Amino acid sequence: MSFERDGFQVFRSAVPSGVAAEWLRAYNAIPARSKPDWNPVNISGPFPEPLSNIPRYPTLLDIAGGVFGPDLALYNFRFVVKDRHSRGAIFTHQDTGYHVGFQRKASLFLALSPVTRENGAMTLYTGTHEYGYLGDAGEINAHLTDEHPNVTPELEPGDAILMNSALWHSSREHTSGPDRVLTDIIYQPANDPSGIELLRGEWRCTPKAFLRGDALFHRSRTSRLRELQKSADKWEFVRKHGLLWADRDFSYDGSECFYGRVAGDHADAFIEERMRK
Ligand SMILES: O=C(O)CCC(=O)C(=O)O
Repeated sequence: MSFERDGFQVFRSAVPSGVAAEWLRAYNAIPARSKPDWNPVNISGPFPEPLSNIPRYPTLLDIAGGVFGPDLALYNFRFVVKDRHSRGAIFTHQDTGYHVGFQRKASLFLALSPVTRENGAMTLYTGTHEYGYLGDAGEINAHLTDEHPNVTPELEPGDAILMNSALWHSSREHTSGPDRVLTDIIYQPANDPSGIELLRGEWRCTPKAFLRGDALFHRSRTSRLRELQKSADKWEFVRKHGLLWADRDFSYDGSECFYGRVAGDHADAFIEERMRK
C-alpha cells in the first residue's frame, strides 16, 4: 500500500508498544464521558499531558512529513473511540466535507488499544481519494463502495494508519473485545491558513482563527438547517399538544383572515413559552 496511490498507508510500530501502553493508561485516566457527542466515536480535547504531546511525537511527525514535507501544521487532534457509548458501525464517508482550509490533509490513526475486526476496525476504500471533495458530507451509496477494493487493517498498539482525508472509509460494529482507542491527528502543510499549531519547520502563511466556527458565516447551509429544525420542532410541539398554529392569511378573494386561537403577532411567543414549561 502506498499513501499516494491508495490514499492510505499502514505503519507498523510507528511508536513503541510501551509508549502506546503509557498513552492508553493516560487516556483511561481522563474522566469518563457520561454521554456520546453528536458523533458517537468523537472524543475532543483539550487533553492533559502526556496526551496533549502525541501530535508532536517525532516518529509521527516523520510519517506526516514524508507526505507533506518539512513545514507541518496541526489541523485537529481528537480520539475516535468505540466504547460502551459507541458500539455501532460508522457509515461510509469522506472527512474532507467536514473540513475548512485546503484539501491536503491526512488523519493519523494511531492504535493505543488493539484494533480488530471484532472491536470496530476501520475499512478503507482503496484509491477513492482520487475523486477529491464530493460536494457534500454524508453517507456514500453502498453500490458505489462495492466498486472499490477495500481493506480493514487490524492493528497492534503502536501501529498507525495515515489516511488522506478525501478517502472513503467506514468502521465495523464493536461486537467483542476491548474498547477501540485510536488517535485522529489531522496533519497538513504549514501553508494552510486553517492550521492551529506549527509542529515542524516554519509557517508558510498567517493562520486565520476565523476560519473555524460559527462566527464565520452570517448565514449558511448549517444555520439554515438549524432554523428549519427549530421550526420543525415547533410544529411538532403544536401538533403533539393540540395547539392551533395561529397566524394571519389571505382567503381566496384576497381579504385578510385570521385563524387559530392565538393572535398572529403573539403566536411565536405563546408557543415558545409553552415549550419552555
Ligand atoms: O472511529 C471510527 O470508526 C470512524 C471515525 C470517522 O471516520 C470519523 O469520525 O470521521
